[in-house]
Amino acid sequence: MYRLVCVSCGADYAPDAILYRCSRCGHLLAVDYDLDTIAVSRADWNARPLSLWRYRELLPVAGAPVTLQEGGTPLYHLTRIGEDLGLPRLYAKHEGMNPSGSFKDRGMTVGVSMALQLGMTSVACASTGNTSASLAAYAAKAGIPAVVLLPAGKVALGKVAQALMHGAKVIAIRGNFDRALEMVQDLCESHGLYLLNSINPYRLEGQKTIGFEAIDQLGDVPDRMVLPVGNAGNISAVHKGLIELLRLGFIDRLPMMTGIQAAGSRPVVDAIEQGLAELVPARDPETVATAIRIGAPVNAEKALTAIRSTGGTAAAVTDEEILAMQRDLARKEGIGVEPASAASVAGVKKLVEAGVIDRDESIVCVVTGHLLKDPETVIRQCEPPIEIDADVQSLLSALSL
Ligand code: AN7
Repeated sequence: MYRLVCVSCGADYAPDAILYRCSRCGHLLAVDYDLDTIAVSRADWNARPLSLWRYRELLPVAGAPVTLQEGGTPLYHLTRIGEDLGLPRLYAKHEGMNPSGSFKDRGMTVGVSMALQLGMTSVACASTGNTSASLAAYAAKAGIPAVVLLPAGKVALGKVAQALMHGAKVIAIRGNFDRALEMVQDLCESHGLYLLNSINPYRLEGQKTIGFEAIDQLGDVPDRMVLPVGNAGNISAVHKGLIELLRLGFIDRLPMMTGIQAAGSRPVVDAIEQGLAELVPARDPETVATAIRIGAPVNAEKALTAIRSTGGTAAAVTDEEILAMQRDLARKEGIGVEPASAASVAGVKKLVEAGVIDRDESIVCVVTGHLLKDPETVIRQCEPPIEIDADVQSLLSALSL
């Protein structure tokens, strides 16, 4: 049993309403469960395989979902980076290990399932890349058409490849993500496509399970959860889910929710640092981490609450810091992530060095997307392969042996 509730004025709507904002005040909506009717225990959950669908009582999907077997991603102990930083309890939840290579699959299995449940026959999104790749894959699985709007020239190669290969109608606009999002909202309203950006409250329901899994894997509530922030949906989703666990009595405290942005695209960090009630959009966001090149995060309202109410914080990291941590994760831990994902761990480094993070904290960083999403940024940082003649002598001299 659930309803859609406005996070600002509290107006509520039936779950079958096709709504992305409160029709009374225009603020964001959230799925609100009648937790008294949820008859499940942690033991019930623990008896099921680790997967997003372990938590189905706290998801809005009624029938068989459109699934590609998402969730159940690894939680890695970052031993070497942890040692460098003096953080013995530093972990990374590798969301790049989802079917399409990013956490967006958690949102899309629920979002596309809800599209069918609500009788919608086509889906759409704007995207910095991963959302489009994921939506394309889940729409393919569901057998319905998808339209995706991308900022032309600003989406990593692997993501465009996925969206195209899975058969979405891919439109590149000569403008940035924020403009693409405005355009797709107009399109969905005027032509009845189902909007699956993170303004869609059902999509965030899937994403909240990152926090559930992290707690189950760690066996405890981490002191801090650190997420890269673009449109600010994921940090909001994880926070919302954890509040539900708290209300159900499954956990007894919340982690400090901590958001990391790129220095060239940091409206949430500015709002936190300056104590602003409302966010001031960044006009021309720019960063090597194109996934989070977003100036007007649509979920800012929820994210600011998540950060402030848990005693968390926000920080910005430079492109150099992001890329250095991408290399460290790859070379010291064997974990391949795209630049936006490395931002979360780079942010931890910055915050521990600034004395904001205590060294005895247990910290789960969400690393959101796979290294192969953005091969061009990887290749640019690495020496090219050493090409040699096909003989052993050349091989030995190339290896200085
Ligand atoms: C790897 O695909 O916004 O703060 O359109 O791909 O929930 O937006 C991607 C976002 C972090 C930020 N890491 O998450 C899109 C898109 C990766 C991402 C984020 C994104 P939100």
